Amino acid sequence: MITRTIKLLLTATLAAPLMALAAGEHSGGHGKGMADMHKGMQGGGVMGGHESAAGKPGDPAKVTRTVPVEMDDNMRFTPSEVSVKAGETIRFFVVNKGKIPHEMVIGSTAELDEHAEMMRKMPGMKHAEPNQINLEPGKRGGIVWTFDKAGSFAFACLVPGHKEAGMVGKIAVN
Ligand SMILES: [Cu+2]
Repeated sequence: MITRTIKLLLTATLAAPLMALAAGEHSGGHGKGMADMHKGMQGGGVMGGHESAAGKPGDPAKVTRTVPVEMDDNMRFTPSEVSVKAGETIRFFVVNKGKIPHEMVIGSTAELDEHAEMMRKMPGMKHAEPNQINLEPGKRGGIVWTFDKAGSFAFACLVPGHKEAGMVGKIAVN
């Protein structure tokens, strides 16, 4: 019973700041950003079965750390390198500072290459997976991801041409 109460409290505490931000930026009502945020936040558990070499969707109630990430039209992620400990559940709090859509997709280098190839073949394809967040200009959203294996992984923007232009980052899991 006590454990359950603590869990509920934690969930509320973690969710509140994100909700406040989401509410603050859409004066025109619930926009796409809110939907994106939900997509990212419900990464864990709900969908399941999204194993990746880089880990798995995280449980928002078990986030150990929040890492803010900015995306911009210079085709860069800031920061472009993130270091985590194996077992950590990270909430990437992503904001698109640009004037065009960008996305952040987490995976192994091989998975990202494969995914990028698919995006080239099917431009404009819309998808929502727990390892990614697609953001319109000015929007923000989250990815909750558990890195359960040590190794070198990556993140990239797979809008055609962006990764090639350098929109990639590294994740070192130790
Ligand atoms: Cu991009």
